Amino acid sequence: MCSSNLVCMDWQSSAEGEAILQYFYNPQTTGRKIFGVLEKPNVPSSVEEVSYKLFVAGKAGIGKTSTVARLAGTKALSSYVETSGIQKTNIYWPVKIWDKIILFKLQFWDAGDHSMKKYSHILPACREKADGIVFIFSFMDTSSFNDLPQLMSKTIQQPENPTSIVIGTRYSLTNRLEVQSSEIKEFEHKWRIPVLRIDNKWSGERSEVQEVAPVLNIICERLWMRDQEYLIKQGLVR
Ligand SMILES: Nc1nc2c(ncn2[C@@H]2O[C@H](COP(=O)(O)OP(=O)(O)OP(=O)(O)O)[C@@H](O)[C@H]2O)c(=O)[nH]1
Ligand SMILES: [Mg+2]
Repeated sequence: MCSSNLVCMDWQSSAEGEAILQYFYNPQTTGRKIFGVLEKPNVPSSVEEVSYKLFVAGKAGIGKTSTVARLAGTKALSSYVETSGIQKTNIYWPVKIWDKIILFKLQFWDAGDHSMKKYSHILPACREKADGIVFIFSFMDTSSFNDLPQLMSKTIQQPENPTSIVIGTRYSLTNRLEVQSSEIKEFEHKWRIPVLRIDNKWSGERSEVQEVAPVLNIICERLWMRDQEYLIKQGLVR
């Protein structure tokens, strides 16, 4: 079931995964629960928790806020509202790595692009100690895809060496996309970064969890791998 991946990709739809996911729903609404700063899912205490900071980068109106809302299981506004300043969202996600269930706390830092250009303190605050950077482009906007390498080199800072995650919004199996799959393959090969696909149109069904599970699992896997590489470099694990 777990194929060659480090993170078990189908685990959330297994009986054990479904049972753990119950802690993530709001019984009143049957949708996913939003966790405030002092809250967390009531999972068994034996489940280890790890925490990461992720900075969401991409041009104005490309779908950064909608993507975070979709991953959190909340309903984003369908009309465009520019994000003012920095919006932080905690997403808890349970993952199975080998034989262990790990609770990932993903802290997304999403800043409106116009605010970022206007106030110089926003970019350094978002980048500081970020474990990962989520680059957003749109499948319906070629320039947003072509600009990715420039955005990546401008945003990624050493020595923190955050892991890079790329997500394309407005993905659809039925509509004609502006960014072709051959271009995606070439990008993935050149940069060795998987390109994740998302459609932020709200399904509103309980199945939304299974729809976003592959994206969240890959984000967690990349963060976990970055930690492992760091530990190996420090000689802490072999
Ligand atoms: N159809 C469709 N619309 C989307 C998708 N993602 C985002 N949108 C729409 O695109 C518009 C802009 O999305 P936002 O998420 O607010 O954009 P943003 O990147 O946060 O923009 P700033 O905060 O200004 O930097 C909204 O009207 C969304 O509903 C998608 O996957 N499919
Ligand atoms: Mg926004």
